[in-house]
Amino acid sequence: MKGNIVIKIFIGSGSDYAVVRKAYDVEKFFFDKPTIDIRVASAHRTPFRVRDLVEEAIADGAKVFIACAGGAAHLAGVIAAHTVLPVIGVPIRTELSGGLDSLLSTAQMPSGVPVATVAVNAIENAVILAVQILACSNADLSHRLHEYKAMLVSKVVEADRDIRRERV
Ligand code: RP5
Repeated sequence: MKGNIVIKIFIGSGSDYAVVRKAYDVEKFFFDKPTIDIRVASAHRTPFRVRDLVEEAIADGAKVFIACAGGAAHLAGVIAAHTVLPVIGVPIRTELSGGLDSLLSTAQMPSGVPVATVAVNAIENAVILAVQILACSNADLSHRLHEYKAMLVSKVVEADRDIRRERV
């Protein structure tokens, strides 16, 4: 896939896909064409594949990376080591600690090599943050973000109305 793919997502294992596939739902809200591509590449099992796919993605026009991994979650950090594009990290929940291990190993980057880390399993927020980055230079996306926020407001107002209705 080339051309429209500006958000490149990497997952450390096929086992992460069940969580990360929700990225496509967010994609539909903001984009009319496929804009997100998900690839499997492990920082530990396939380090050279990670580097090669990052270079390929940049050459194909990617603007933001999202990296999702669990446990010793070094994928986002390794990607950040290979690019000056923004990298968003999604720590994947683990049995050991609910994902605290993933959260710390994604977020605790050395000075000079940041990874913008979202909450455990928060792929939706990662995509929204990527859209916010892209919207800095895209008025249409900025407009859609305002629509998205308005939808969040409607949902809260609706929920408030529903629970108050139930009381009477
Ligand atoms: C990480 O280890 C992956 O991102 C995944 O979250 C976790 C477990 O991977 P598998 O053992 O299921 O392949 O590298």
